[in-house]
Amino acid sequence: MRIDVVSIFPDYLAGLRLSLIGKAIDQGLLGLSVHDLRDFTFDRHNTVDDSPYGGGAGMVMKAEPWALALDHIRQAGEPAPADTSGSLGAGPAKPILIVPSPAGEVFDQRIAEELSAAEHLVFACGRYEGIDQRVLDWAREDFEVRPMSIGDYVLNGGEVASMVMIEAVSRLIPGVIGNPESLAEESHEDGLLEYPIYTKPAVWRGHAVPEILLSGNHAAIARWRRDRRLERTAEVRPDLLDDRDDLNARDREVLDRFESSDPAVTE
Ligand code: 6GU
Repeated sequence: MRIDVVSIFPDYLAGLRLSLIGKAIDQGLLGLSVHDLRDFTFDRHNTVDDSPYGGGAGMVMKAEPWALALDHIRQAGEPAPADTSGSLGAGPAKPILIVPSPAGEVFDQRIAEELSAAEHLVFACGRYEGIDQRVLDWAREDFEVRPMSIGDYVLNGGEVASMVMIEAVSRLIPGVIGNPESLAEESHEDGLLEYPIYTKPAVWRGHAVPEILLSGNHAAIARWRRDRRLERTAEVRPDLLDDRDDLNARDREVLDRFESSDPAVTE
């Protein structure tokens, strides 16, 4: 996968080169290029913003530097014209242009999975009040444009949100995570939260590890873990259990028992 990021704070993205994602970049599983939006300005002050038409607080990111940056990214990734002239069909998919914005579609694990199959992602990190809307409209010709929020709160710019999305997506690329089983087992992968986990010592400051985990009975441990996942999900994220038709009778029993013992429900 190729990922391009455009930002006025390219140093923000340096953290992505650490740890597992950095290793994936070093191994060539992931190509990451970070571009400074100001490199696509030509006035003495490298201006990227201006006041909003119609009035109002704050500043708006000017369209032209974005258009030049996106043209640059698109051209850098294109095969030579001779390679495409004889091609049949629709040709390669458009790169996906993700525009971090609190006004976007809410990013979740399902979207992370969808995006992890893409060939090319581009993140346009806005600052100030956002980017001139015409950039998004114009970019639809060459990109699949996806305004995307990471949750219902406000950040100062798209950099941190882009890092969140890039980490969530790139760890799903085959080979990026050493042990693919850890992907299958974790929270959200099947819409339930993770079970509680423990390591040595078996008793720590007077707190013992649940007995069953020391039993060696793998079927009983698996059932215990599923029960804890169901309870935890019912307690902190009941919304994740709405409209689920894939829970078995035992799952329902665990949830019913949990609900009838929950003081928040019985009072
Ligand atoms: Cl993606 N960007 C900004 N600026 N604020 C946000 C956000 C994104 N998601 C939630 N708040």
